[in-house]
Amino acid sequence: MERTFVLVKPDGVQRTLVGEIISRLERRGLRLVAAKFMQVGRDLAETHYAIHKGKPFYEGLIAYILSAPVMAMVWEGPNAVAAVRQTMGSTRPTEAAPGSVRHDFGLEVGRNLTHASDSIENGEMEVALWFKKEELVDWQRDVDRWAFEN
Ligand code: IDP
Ligand code: MG
Repeated sequence: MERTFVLVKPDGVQRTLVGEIISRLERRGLRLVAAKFMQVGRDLAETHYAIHKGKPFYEGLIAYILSAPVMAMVWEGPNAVAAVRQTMGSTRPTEAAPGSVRHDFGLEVGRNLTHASDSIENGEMEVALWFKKEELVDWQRDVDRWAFEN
């Protein structure tokens, strides 16, 4: 089953949108695999955003991620990576589709509320970076056969 890593960033937590965002992913049909409310440390933030090191917004991005607790999660389901990216919306809230989290709750790219893995491969890497194997819960829901074709 395809898995993806999702973060409710500090602005989402401070704005009390954790429940709203979880609710949207649940209603989409995705299945929760793991969740951890935590204060991120600098090493984890720098590893997670290593691809952006050197970009003009990098230092601000690290400060943003360290600025308050986050809700780190793993979600799974068919097409989980694409489905979650779509539910979150484009990186810039003013370009995000109406109905997406970033459109509905955001204004600026530097306060865009969430992170979601952008490929299956990065999803696997990010899940392994943020969670231990034993924190990932393997389970079934009665509703799975109504949300998943196979
Ligand atoms: P993504 O989160 O939609 O995958 P990325 O391009 O991977 O977007 O950028 C990672 C994060 O860095 C964004 O979600 C946003 O928080 C921040 N970011 C990206 N571009 C800018 C920018 O131009 N100014 C400020 N922050 C930015
Ligand atoms: Mg990205």
